[in-house]
Amino acid sequence: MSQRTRVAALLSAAVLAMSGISAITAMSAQAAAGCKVDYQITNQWNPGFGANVTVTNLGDPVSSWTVGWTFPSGQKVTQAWNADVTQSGSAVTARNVAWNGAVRTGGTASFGFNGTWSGANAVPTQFTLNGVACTGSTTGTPTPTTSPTPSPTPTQTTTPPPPTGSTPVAINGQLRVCGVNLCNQYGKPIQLRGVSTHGLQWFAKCYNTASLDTLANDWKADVLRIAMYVNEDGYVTDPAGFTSRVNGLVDQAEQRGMYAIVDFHTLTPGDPNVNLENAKTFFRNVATRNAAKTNVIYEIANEPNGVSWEQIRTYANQVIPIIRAADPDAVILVGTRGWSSLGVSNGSTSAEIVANPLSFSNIMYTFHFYAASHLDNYRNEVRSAATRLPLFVSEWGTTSATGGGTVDIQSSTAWLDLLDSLKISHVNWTYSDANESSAAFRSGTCSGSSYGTSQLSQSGQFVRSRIVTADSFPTR
Ligand code: IDC
Repeated sequence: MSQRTRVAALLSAAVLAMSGISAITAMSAQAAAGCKVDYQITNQWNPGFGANVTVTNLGDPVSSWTVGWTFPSGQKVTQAWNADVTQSGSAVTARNVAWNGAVRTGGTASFGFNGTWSGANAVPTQFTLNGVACTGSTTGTPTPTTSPTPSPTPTQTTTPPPPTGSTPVAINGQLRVCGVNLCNQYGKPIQLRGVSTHGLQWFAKCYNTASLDTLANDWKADVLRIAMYVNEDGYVTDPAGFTSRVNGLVDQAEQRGMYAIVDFHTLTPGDPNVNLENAKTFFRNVATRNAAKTNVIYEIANEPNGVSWEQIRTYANQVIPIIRAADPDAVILVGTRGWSSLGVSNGSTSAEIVANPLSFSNIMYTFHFYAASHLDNYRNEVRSAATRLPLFVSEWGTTSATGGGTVDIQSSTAWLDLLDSLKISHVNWTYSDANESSAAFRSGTCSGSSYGTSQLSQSGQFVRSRIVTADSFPTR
């Protein structure tokens, strides 16, 4: 069953449970007469691994689930998705998240995690579902004993059919986070390369049929980030109008087979909690309207600054459930401390996130850089954080952090080489004709009708050259 179908099945079970008293009484968190487990190692590195667990409910329907197991000594969960996982000694407990608790008889609960290991190579034993031992068969692959380079293997029991189109969305379908990677509908790690709009309040005229056709067909971009400023004369001045502009661009991206990042572009003030209610309203509307699409990625806060990771968590813990309730399977991007620098620009590091990650599945943490301002110490932070956290570069510029100044080709090249080698997606600021060196087009371009290469700025030429090359989107 594909992730999408599985979610649909779980959701319909939940709807059934809500639709009648007899269904409600049939559902209980306690009843579970048995289960069987499929445990697959999907990814290996030194000294870690990724695993997917699928538990089939052989008992009565349940409305929530807790899966327990015992690890061989030396194994430890570091991060999980589609379940909240805790560990005490060798005893591990995985609980459903808000949207995947209901499992019918014969239905499955699936989740995944990353772990570390030291020597022990056995499949975990003594699985339980809601406290009842899984006496059905346990299948799976053992934890690695060697230290190979990451080499993901298929994890889905039913593979989606081969793609029928050739656009990024036609090939990759609904994306999901797997381990530290962004994976496509075939469970394969992929990298998206694309661009960001400038502020919609200032540069709306740059996003039209000609410019978006150029982006999809000539640049061969995979993703368009829709930067909807919250303040700075943005959303707060006209919530309905900006929501509708964002939706329009989601459709434009979809029609061209590109992913769309819905960016709630907080900048000033730096504390996203100031706009919590606006964020909830905006995302409730956008996620509800676009729930059936496979091309939408949500970015809940552009660049928190002057706030602690704990304050960002507080915000994320309130906004993510709103999106999940409307669009359960979409990938969500979370801004990090210090203008999405993983904390570095506010004197911290990614260690605070690793130590205290969000407990949601299917999320990635954002990292932003400006090549002339952010050099080796930032690259080193990304290199080390990338082994632990799913990262997405949802904004980067070739220039200084002001968006202007010298275009630093050398540092930009070092950055993109690093991101390409790590399969980290990247999105350039900006696909616009703003009168600043980070803009891809010469000033005045958007007043005309041609977005051809002769209109490109120095930055635009470089960025296009790094996006236009063939994608690697594995389907088998
Ligand atoms: C900049 C624009 C500039 C605009 C300014 C508004 O390039 O034209 O006047 O915002 O405050 C970011 C932000 C992004 C910034 C960009 C460049 O996400 O909004 O855009 N930048 O300064 N973070 C780091 C750099």
